[in-house]
Amino acid sequence: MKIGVYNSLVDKKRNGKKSFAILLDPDKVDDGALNNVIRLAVESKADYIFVGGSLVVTDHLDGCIIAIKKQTDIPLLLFPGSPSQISKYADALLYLSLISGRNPELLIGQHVISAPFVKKSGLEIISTGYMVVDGGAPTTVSYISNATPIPSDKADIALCTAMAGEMLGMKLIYMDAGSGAKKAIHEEMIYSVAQNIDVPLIVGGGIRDAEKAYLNCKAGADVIVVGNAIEKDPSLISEIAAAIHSVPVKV
Ligand code: 1GP
Repeated sequence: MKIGVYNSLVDKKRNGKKSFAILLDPDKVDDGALNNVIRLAVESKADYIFVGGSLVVTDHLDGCIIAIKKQTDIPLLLFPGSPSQISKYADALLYLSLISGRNPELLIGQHVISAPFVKKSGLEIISTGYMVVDGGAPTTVSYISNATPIPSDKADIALCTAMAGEMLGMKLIYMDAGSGAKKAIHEEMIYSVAQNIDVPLIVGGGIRDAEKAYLNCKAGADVIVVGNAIEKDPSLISEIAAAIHSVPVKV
């Protein structure tokens, strides 16, 4: 099994370096927009590209990934909303289990059905404890997952969920307020989780500016994911990347 992308995440965490992941939804980017985002991602030294979404309704996934890979070798991770969103052209797969919910299909059911197909893909598989946190209004992920998000002011639930995920063997924890969330996850919750786990912590959902990205990193996020805000204004890429990369390295 390949381990290159995961090793890079662990190395960066060990060295206190924060990372920026740009989320691209294959349904929402045309070729022109994609080329522009990738150019800006390369210029601003974005660390990762995530591709996927809770509801991908077109069949652009392979084409979108091939187009990205032609332009950059920034590691590309699949962030799938369903087992159908698998592409062998990616570098790795965030193999998500929705540990904040109690929907057995998203905890293990869909994984069982798709396991042979996922294994055959040859992708680096990164088991990821996926935690949806209330972002102030229903998001696509909260609706589609048919699972109650963690209340935004219940840091103790979030930290116990993340600890359980890590002890069950998840190699990453991803806290997500959902794409386009009204409210991003509060730093207090990020801090509580980060203090209690050793695996890298990804945070996303509703992050719209460089300041929020910086504060989330200071609170303990290792990777910040931004999708919606960049779709609306790709010029944010360079500011957000600069803010994340300016977080002082802890010694
Ligand atoms: C959503 O964490 C991602 O799953 C990113 O959210 O699109 O709101 O940036 P945004």
